[in-house]
Amino acid sequence: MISFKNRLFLHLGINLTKNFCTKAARNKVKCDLSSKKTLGQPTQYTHPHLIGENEVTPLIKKEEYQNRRQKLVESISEYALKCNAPSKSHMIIIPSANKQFMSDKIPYIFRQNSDFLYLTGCQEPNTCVVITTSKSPSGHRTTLFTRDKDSHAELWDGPRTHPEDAPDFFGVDQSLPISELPNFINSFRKSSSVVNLWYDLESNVSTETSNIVRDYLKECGNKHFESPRNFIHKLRLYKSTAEIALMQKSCDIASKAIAETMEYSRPGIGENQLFAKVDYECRARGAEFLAYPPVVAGGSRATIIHYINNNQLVYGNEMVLMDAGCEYHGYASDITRTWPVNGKFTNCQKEIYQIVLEVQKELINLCSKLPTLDMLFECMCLLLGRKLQEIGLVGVQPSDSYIMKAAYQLCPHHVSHYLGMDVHDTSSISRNIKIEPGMVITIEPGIYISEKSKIPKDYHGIGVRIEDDILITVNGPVVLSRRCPKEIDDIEAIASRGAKN
Ligand SMILES: [Mn+2]
Repeated sequence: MISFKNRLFLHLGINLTKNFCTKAARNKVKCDLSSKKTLGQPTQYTHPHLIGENEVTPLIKKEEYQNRRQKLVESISEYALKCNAPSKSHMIIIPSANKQFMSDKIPYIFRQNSDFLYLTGCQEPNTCVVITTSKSPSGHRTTLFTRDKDSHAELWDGPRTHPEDAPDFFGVDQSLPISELPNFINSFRKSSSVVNLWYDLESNVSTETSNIVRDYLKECGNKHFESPRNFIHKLRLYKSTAEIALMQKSCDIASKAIAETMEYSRPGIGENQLFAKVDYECRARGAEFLAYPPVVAGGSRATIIHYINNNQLVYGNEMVLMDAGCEYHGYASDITRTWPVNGKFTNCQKEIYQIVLEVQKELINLCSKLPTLDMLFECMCLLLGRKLQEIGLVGVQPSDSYIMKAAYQLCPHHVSHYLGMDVHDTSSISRNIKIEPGMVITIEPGIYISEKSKIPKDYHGIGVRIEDDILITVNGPVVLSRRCPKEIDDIEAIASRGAKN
């Protein structure tokens, strides 16, 4: 059997043992599996190259999912006790994402609701998980609601995981068809005097489930209800060993893809071609898709922070700003690089690039002091401002607040966000808490000088951002996207290769 450590290395592209991918090993994997049925998502039986023993999703085992649910129940119970909640009876309802359609029967690519995926590993749409506890947090029960059997739909769209197969595969206590959800919720209420209901009515993950919850609230007049979102985000904030391996791989893929795109670029190239290149290089390395619509901005379009039209040509001595990342088995990378399309920075470009690079490195080093993300932002403003002052682009006034304000005008976005299953991960977590080991954050300072700026004309249209993904550890920050070149010499060497062809 393939050990967890070896599978971890396999995902990182390191094969430690010679024989663990042999035919014999693969056959053994198959024989050990109790269920050989085809389910609604990859299993060890159908996808032995992706899923290992006891894993529900790549690298993440049944026990890890069970642990996450246990921790969620514990934190919610603890909070309820502190708030003198009327009973120890809790019902936590987390819906999956639903299938979305472009038009008629044409679906968008499905992407699971991250909170639901984090707690179950279930990758199917139109499903739901309900965690109930009536006495102690350890006595909780997880019920996974899966889609009703439908032989016609399964003939068209492929198999679904049926309730009889779900408990064993996902490690949940029971599974019922989704049509049973309203009955289940109501009967739990009847079995227990007061139920604390945990559901996020604000988010629009599933209208169907929200309607069921609204009907339930109307019928029983239950006032004891709150969103579980922040409790789940507090867990998702700290990455496990398996999650870190997945994030490292996601960053490796995007790093290499962006480096390949640098090499591919040359004057006259279309932003759409660079977009296609980075997308291809990510998918070819095993990413499911890009984690967000990438910014591929040539020339002065780099000063438009969320430029995603990506439909212009990049000329002569212009730079390309590319903000792109991928999703690898549910984990996102988020990297930005800026390079001269002809392989040679102009003096002004180099001057600005150098400042952003120095500030970015200083901010990464600062992570070892475990600041808050907001503190990092203030540091960025001060550091950028001082350096811009040195080259005469910011006035000579000495006050810190003046310098920071001037810098903020040239970099009007935050310098960091949490990263994980979502690109802007755990959005309910404040940026005003100290970072801790196990968290992954981005560091992304930039300078954008628009054509309307009062700064000398030579600098107009220059937009530079450098963004890396950083794992916080007890031994200091680890740059997960370290394989993506950012030093001036390296970038010039790589980008000029494409320009010569
Ligand atoms: Mn970012």
